[in-house]
Amino acid sequence: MTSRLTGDETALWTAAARVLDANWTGTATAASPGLYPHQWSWDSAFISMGLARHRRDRAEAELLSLFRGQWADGMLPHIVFDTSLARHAYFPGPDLWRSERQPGAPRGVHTSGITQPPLHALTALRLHESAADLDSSRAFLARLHPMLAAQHDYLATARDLDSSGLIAICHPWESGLDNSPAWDRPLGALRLPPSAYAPARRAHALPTGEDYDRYVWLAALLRDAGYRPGYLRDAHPFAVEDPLVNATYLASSHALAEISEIVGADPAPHRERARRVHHALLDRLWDPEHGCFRARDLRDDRLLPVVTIGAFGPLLDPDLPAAVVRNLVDLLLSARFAGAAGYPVPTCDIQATAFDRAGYWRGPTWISTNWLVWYGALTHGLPVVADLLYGSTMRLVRQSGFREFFDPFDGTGRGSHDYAWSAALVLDLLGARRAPQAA
Ligand code: 2M8
Repeated sequence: MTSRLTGDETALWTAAARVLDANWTGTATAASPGLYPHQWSWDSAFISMGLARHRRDRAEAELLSLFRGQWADGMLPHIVFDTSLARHAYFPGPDLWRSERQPGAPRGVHTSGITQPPLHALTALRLHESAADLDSSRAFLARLHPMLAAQHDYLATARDLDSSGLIAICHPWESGLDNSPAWDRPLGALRLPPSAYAPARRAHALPTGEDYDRYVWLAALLRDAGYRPGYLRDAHPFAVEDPLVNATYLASSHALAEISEIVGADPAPHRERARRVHHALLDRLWDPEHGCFRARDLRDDRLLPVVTIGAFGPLLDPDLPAAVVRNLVDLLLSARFAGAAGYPVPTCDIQATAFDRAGYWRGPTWISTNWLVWYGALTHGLPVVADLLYGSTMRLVRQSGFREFFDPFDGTGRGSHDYAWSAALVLDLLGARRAPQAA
């Protein structure tokens, strides 16, 4: 920390660092000590960025610890379970996924069998850009590079279900935006056998027990099919191309190309993947009539109707045409998103009937999605939009602390306390302000 932070920012910095210290388990960071006591994949990517501003050694350890869970085919699981905790510390635990019965899963560690937005190469490059010791940072990148390359190879081969270049999610949890209204239509089309799959769920927020039945049923289908790519492509009932997931894949592919150059590997395959995602985002997920991106359901080949925060994901694409960027900024600042929220950015179109100001990923503001839009705004040289996101995020944590999510109208904190990515991303934002070249 330096004197360039104001007194108030210094206090925020100290409080955020305290949350990360408290959630550190010795090898990784619990997403939230009470509610999510294990290591989550995209949480870890965000957390590592914050740790890089506070404890560089832990930032690297965090990523390496996550990749302990990587499967032989390159799949990076969305949860690496902390085996020192009771099996029922979180539902669904290792018993649902049964990774130990999968020949490709690592031994001695329990994981889930699905993945999450692939932000990790972007994180690794960000760590490098803010590193003080470049030799040591290059050595870290050289160690991580094969794991990142395997993760991206898995996505390109097992998840490009229609050979368009876009990757598909096969479970709402893979989006990170679990109960987003975007998934209501494909989830509603599922024909579940009549039985309850999930126990009653935590009281503080949606999803409800019925949503959980669908989530658990989809996970059981994947498990029973051995998580096979052929099953995902041909038979699994939930397969969606999401703009936010694909935008993180695109941004990470560019980052992986840069990392490849740094470590003396071939950047070309990653550049080529980023190029294909760029074109396919515009060809398949851009809705010219409404001037926004939407997710596409691969099971009926239609765009999904609800516009969510995912619409802004493609701002992470540095080559997005200027006219498309303008459309997205107009939508972002309109009364459907930031324009009508005191504490933007809501995660769902405020004017959609499915919008719910307290409903988890159905409307509340989250620090992670704010960070992604902030980063996208910087990517396109939009400092006023970036400042709006920065200011809104600081206002939220000043008023309500490092909560899991927030009411977009009055900033009330909701969900768990001491939520690790909320603290980590505030550290990253403050760190970037302090050293703008590392933004
Ligand atoms: C939430 O997801 C988990 C399932 O993966 C859950 O609802 O129990 C989401 O907010 C997700 O984005 C996040 O990674 C995870 C842990 O923070 O919690």
